[in-house]
Formats: sequence, structure tokens, C-alpha cells
Amino acid sequence: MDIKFYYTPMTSAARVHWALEELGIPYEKVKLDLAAGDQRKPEFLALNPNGKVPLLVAEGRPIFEGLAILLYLGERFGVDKGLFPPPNPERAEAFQWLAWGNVTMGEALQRFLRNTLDRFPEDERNPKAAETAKKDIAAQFVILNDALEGKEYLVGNTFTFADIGIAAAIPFMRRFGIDTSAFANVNAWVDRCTARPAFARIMQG
Ligand SMILES: N[C@@H](CCC(=O)N[C@@H](CS)C(=O)NCC(=O)O)C(=O)O
Repeated sequence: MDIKFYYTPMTSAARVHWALEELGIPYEKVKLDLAAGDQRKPEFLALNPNGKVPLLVAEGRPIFEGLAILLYLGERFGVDKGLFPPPNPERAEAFQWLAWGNVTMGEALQRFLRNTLDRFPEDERNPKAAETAKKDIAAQFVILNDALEGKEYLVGNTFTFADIGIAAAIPFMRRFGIDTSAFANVNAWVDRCTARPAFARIMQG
């Protein structure tokens, strides 16, 4: 089966990249230079009208949104490899954490970045809104930290795409100034997940 993965290193495409490497299935990588505007070229917009990475083309179909791609890859290839739960309540738990990472934590993170990154005009950045977003992120880390108490991984105590979906973002969050030092369970779990050879491979670009 032909799988084409459109990505840019060090972006939200990392979780899909990590998932593909864990699966060990053949795929072709297409690297986009966001700074050069590759994502706005007509041939890319024809596949993803949002003009964003990640994008996967699999089984003849383009799929955009990292969450949708992870769910597709998990159901299609991950169950056999023990990386995604079969359709039982554990799968619902995996959906829950992936949705939480994208929607609840993701919203607070987007708000933080929108109000801090210097790629946005200064008069459109609000330091108070950034502070509130930081507090909201910390409140979400409490939830994640509590969920990891006494556990090695989020779902079924085995490494799954639920871990990838959330852990992939944390090194980037730290780089942008989010302090996770108060969350020992989270830090130990991120270390455990990112020690995997597949993560080292995606960090090569
Ligand atoms: N909700 C989307 C967000 C994707 C996204 O924001 N991608 C960024 C990189 S982190 C991007 O491609 N930005 C290029 C642009 O907006 O021009 C997803 O999860 O797939």
C-alpha cells in the first residue's frame, strides 16, 4: 500500500511521524518548508485545503488533521502491533486521551503560543492572556500527572498511540517556555516514551 506523509520537522506533524516509525510500515516522506510557503502551493492545497502539516495520503485518500491520522493509523495498523487497543473500553480511553490532548490541552497551548510567539504581531499578543493560558496548561498537567500515578503508560499500562499523541508535544512545549518540573509522573513518562528508538529516528528530521 502506498502511504505518503507530508510533514515539517519540529511541528505538530511529529506525533504522526512517531506513529509511522513505531508501526514500521513502509511510507514515503515529503518534507515541506513552511517558511518558504510550500504549504500554500496549489498542489498541496489540493490535498489539504487547510494548508497545514501533517497530511497523510493513504489508500488513495488524503487525510488531514493529526488526530484523524493517528486514529486511522491506529485502527488500521496499530491493533495488530499492540500499539492501539482493539474495539473495547480501552479504545475509548485511548480516544479520550487523544481528544484531550488535541482539544483541551491543545486549546490552552494554542492560546499560549498565539499570545507569546514573535511570529505574531506584537499588538496582537496579550501578556495577560498568555499568563492565563499558562495557568490553564498547568491545570491540565495536574490531570495528566494524576492519571499517570502508579502507571507506566496512559492506557492499559502498555505503550500506545495515546502516549504518542500527548508525549510528542511536551518537548516542544518546554522549548516554548512551559515548565513541567512540578509534574514528576509526567516527566518520568515523557522520558520513558521519548527513550524509544522510533522517537530518536524522528528527531533526525
Ligand atoms: N489542527 C491541525 C493543526 C496543524 C498545524 O497547525 N500545523 C502547523 C504546523 S505545527 C502548520 O502547518 N502551519 C503552517 C501554516 O499555518 O501556514 C492538526 O492537528 O493537524
